[in-house]
Amino acid sequence: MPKSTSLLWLLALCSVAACAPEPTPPPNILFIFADDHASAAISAYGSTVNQTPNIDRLAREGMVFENCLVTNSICGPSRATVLTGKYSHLNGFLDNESGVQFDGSQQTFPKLLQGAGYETAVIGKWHLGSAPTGFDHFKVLIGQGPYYNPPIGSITDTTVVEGYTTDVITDLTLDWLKGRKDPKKPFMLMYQHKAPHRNWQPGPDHLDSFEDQEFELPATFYDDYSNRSSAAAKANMRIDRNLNANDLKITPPRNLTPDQLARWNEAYEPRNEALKAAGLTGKALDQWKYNRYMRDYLRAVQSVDDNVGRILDYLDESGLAENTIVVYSSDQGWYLGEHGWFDKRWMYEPSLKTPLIVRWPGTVPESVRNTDIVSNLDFAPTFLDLAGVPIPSDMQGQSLMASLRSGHDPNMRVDFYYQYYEFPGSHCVQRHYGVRTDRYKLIYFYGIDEWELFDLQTDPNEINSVYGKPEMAEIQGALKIRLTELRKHYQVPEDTRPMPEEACTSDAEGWMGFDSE
Ligand code: SGN
Ligand code: CA
Repeated sequence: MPKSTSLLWLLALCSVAACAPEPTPPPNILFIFADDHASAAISAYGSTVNQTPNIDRLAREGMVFENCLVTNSICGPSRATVLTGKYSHLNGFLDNESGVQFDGSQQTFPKLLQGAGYETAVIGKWHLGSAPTGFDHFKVLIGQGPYYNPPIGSITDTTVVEGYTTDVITDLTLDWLKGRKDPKKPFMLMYQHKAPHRNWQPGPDHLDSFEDQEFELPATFYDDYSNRSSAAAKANMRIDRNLNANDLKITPPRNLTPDQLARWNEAYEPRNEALKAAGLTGKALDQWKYNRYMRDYLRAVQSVDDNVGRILDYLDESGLAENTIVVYSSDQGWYLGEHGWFDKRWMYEPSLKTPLIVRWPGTVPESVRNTDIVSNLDFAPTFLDLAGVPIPSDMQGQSLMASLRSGHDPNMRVDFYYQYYEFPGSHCVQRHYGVRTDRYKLIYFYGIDEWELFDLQTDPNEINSVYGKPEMAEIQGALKIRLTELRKHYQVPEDTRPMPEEACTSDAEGWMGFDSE
């Protein structure tokens, strides 16, 4: 057809309005959430212990946040903050252990997106007690959920699904993506893993991974916790003392099918026989425990990475990748033996920081490292903002849109408020709150009235508190004022709940289930 004719044909076919460029549809949101995934176990964050090629792909094609800090470094509270954009004292979910359930009648970002026309779903770990609200579809683990053959709760029932939980959650996620009710609607999907949470059970594909790799004890493994408050020395989360026979895979998981158990025993029985025969003690035994811990933890991580790859491949094949913002994060950070620890909870860097990687083709530039002080408090306002939904004024986070577009937002916060509440409780970590700037961190353990101050530039491992040193007086004073201001700004009440002095539960000593001498 000659050009002029084709133009006339086009004009004849459509009115001016119908030919106006289509408005860009709101982006889909895929929120990938791991549980207890340390940045130090992601190669895009410079891991020296493993490779995560699929998560790295998101980093290469998007932005890596190096300072994403959580409001309260523990599972349920982090999830409640993500959903509400509010600190724990306002969303009502202070800790995992006091039996409080998340109040699902409150405002959450999934509800607001649902109201704005998004199809919403959550699949995988939920761990907030009450049933999910604000979702068109949910399939969630019950409580923490097991690593194999998990019972999965939906609106109608609970069904046991055979398989390795990380794979099962991904299968259910792919099923949902492929069978969406109304593919014309944008979607917001929370795809949330249990892994690599304690007790780090590997999946069938990775039972032998890392077996030949040796892991050196971190520099602070034998931390004696001097030069700090009395809190760190009292915690029960040491790799050399507090891991039990299940953690160390001396005993197999209890709920495996005969086939799964056979494969498990094939991997672990010879290793455990060799351990018994070796009769290790002292540092050699500590090294053995550390290596078993690291290998199992990283095996659980590798399955997460493999499954992220399955999801990213599907986004590519289906054409969804282009208009889907993909976020990778974890409910908090984690210790890979720093200070001798596993677990989280502390305001110290490895548990305060959580991974955050965002890919959004055409909006977020590729391969950018972002050092803004951002937080899981910001996720809800960001998701609303990118969907064009107004951010309610009672949300306490900031939209990351400006930071995402350019790699730095000049209006981003310059200091951050943190508070942890779960004492007494697992691992015996005192309640504390504090403020962190790009260089300093002031922590107040308010149950024991003790302070810590760290200069992250000269003491990145946080082993020498300089609280009370005359040369720090000015900085310390300014940080205290700032802490008071932040508590006021975020409307933080005094924590008046009872706090028995020595009531914390002690985690396992005498770990082996057999005599190692
Ligand atoms: C369980 C774990 C603890 C862990 C908490 C909280 N013990 O109680 O080690 O700190 O969960 O984790 S276990 O022996 O049951 O694994 S959280 O991710 O849910 O906050
Ligand atoms: Ca967690």
